[in-house]
This record gives sequence, structure tokens and C-alpha cells, in this order.
Amino acid sequence: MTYAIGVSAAYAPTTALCGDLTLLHDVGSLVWNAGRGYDCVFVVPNNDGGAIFSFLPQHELPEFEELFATPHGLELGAICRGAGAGHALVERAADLIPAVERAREAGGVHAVEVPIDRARNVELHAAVHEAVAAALEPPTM
Ligand SMILES: Cc1ncc(C[n+]2csc(CCOP(=O)(O)OP(=O)(O)O)c2C)c(N)n1
Ligand SMILES: [Mg+2]
Repeated sequence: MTYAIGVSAAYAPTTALCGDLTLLHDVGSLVWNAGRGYDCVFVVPNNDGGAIFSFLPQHELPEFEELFATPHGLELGAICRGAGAGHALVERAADLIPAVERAREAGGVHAVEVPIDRARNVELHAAVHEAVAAALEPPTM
């Protein structure tokens, strides 16, 4: 968040993608900078934890959820309101771009939160991997 708000401060209104854990990890930046005249919109895919860690070998460990995925169950809207940032919850794909546009037009720091499913994300990645691997397989003689 710090980097994106820095870009918006130094350069121009900015739109950035920011995971839910990344937002929480850097929440001090939100608290400190929201409402200080920066124009920065964060699109926040919220999968209640770190999906990227599901691609590590540790994914198979019994303690994976507690130690790596770290689901937080927090309400990001409440955190944004507490920080003085805007917040919108988007639950349909067609609503995403209008919500981002509204936030950009309003100015200031905003989060546009999009709830997504962590397990489904892993399944979709596996399906894409398989499709690419199949497409790249040399033809059999
Ligand atoms: C600037 C910065 N801060 C912190 C990290 C450490 N980090 C790596 S992955 C991650 C969280 C990933 O979870 P999330 O943001 O929810 O994204 P997801 O994988 O669910 O899409 C964090 C905090 C980092 N890589 N870079
Ligand atoms: Mg996440």
C-alpha cells in the first residue's frame, strides 16, 4: 500500500491491486495516509488469507491454515472506515469497473473489496496449468 500511495503522491491518481493480507500487513500505511489528499484506489481480492502460499509444498502440512494461510476473518470495511478510507464491496464481476470508477472520481484513498474463494483459486490455477501443459505436449507420432 505504501508504494502505491507513494506513486499517487509523486505522480498521479493510482489504482493498485492489493491482497487482503497485504492490506492488513501494511495497514499502518492506510491509517496514516487515508484522508491526507492522496488519490489511490486499491482493488482488494479478499480470500481471507494468503492464497499465494497454497502453491508452496507446505500446503500439504496439517498446520498449513494456521501458520501459512492465516485466515483473519476481519471486516475490511470496518478497518477502512476506521482509517478514514472509502470502501465498497463488489460481489458481481459487472460491478467492479463502475465501483473503481466511482472511487477514482470521488478522490482520496479507497478499497474496492472483491470476495473470492481461496480453494477455488488453487483449482483454477491447476486447470490452467494442465491446459497449458497439454497444449505444449509434443504431438505423438
Ligand atoms: C511489500 C511486501 N510486504 C510484505 C510481503 C510479504 N508477503 C508475501 S505474500 C503476502 C500476503 C499474500 O496474501 P494476500 O495479500 O492476501 O494475497 P493472495 O495471495 O491471497 O492473493 C505478504 C504479506 C511482500 N512480499 N512484499
Ligand atoms: Mg488473500
